[in-house]
Amino acid sequence: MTRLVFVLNGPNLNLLGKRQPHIYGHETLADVERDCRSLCAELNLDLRFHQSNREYEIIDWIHEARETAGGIAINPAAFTHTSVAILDALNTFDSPVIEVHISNVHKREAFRHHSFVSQRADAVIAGAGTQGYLLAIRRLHRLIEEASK
Ligand code: DHK
Repeated sequence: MTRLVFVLNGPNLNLLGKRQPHIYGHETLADVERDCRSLCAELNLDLRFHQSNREYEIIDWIHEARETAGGIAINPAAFTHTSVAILDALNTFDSPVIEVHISNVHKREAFRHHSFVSQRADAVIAGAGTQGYLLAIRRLHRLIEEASK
């Protein structure tokens, strides 16, 4: 199985570090990408790391992952709670999907408690801060190793 993983980020996550730091912390998305890159290097995984405020771009990256990737970690941000289109795209992807939320969405407003993406995700990590991305990569690594045995 391919050792390429995609880490995909939805709307407003470009403002990580500046946006509501009491909820999302002080690390920027560039900090998160740097940490993901260094963990992937350690685990001998290749990484594509993307963020968009546009739903269709996230869908296009999932389609690209169908052809190339062994797993996807995705923080769909607000699209988590609204996007049947992202769920449908993930349902076309056959390898593992890990859903990541920086905050514990279940401690927050009721509208954040429902996730379309959870209908497809193999695991969900919420409330671990930006460390959630690293936990997701470690899980994808484990699943990729198991699948290649
Ligand atoms: C990020 C967002 O932007 C919100 O819309 C989600 C998620 C939660 C997060 O915790 O990473 O509700």
